Amino acid sequence: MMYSIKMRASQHAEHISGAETICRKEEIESTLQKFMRKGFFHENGEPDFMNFKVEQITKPLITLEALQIIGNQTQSATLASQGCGISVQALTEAWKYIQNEVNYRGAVIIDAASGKRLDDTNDRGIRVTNFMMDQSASNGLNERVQDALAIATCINAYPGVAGELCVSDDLNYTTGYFASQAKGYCRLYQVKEVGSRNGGRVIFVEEAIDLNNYRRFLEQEPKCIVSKN
Ligand code: WAQ
Ligand code: MG
Repeated sequence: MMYSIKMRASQHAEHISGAETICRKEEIESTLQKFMRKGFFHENGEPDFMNFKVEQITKPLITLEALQIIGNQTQSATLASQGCGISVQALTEAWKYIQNEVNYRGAVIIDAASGKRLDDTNDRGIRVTNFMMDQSASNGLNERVQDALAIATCINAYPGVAGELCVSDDLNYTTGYFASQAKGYCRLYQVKEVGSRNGGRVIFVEEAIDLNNYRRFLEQEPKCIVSKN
């Protein structure tokens, strides 16, 4: 039996931190403890509200192959997104969502051509949940990169997704990424100033995508990320 574990923490109703994974029954306690520490001792502030959720997984896990990590020092979002069908206008809009004052809990979905926002979740965003990383894919990666790679793999595994831009909203973490099925997980170094909470995730999709099904896939379908090697 496997269980989905989720945590979110906020202060004055502002999002501070969240975490999610799938684990075995005997790992629930240590996972909850790890998530408690992550949320409670966070550089973005001390939470006055924390929510933990433990749910048994009843459906079989879908296997997804982890995107390849590309660590090119001179990479930019503009370069990494070339050839993915994302317009200059859409990329400009994406940066606005990342740099605005809203601390989203999840990802914003925009049209890869027009840059128009397509999801209806306002200041919340859509959160990828019910995923886990197999040992084969997590090897040698720290927790943050494991987590980001797993989320990017889920987000880009669906037909009609052109790519994703991510910048951490953690005050002092300045590495982000642009990910796409075609080009992999391209790290973006020094993508923001130290001491800024301007971060977020933006998903670029083709107009024809079935948003309701995509959302169900991201939020509900149990997903296991493995490595091809
Ligand atoms: N699903 C969708 N969006 C999410 C999720 C999720 N499970 N978790 C976080 N977000 C959104 C949310 O708006 C956050 O504000 C934003 O992403 C950033 O989350 O060195 O640490 O957890 O290769 O702060 C990427 C680079 C680090 C790692 C990303 O993001 C590396 C990071 P954070
Ligand atoms: Mg964060």
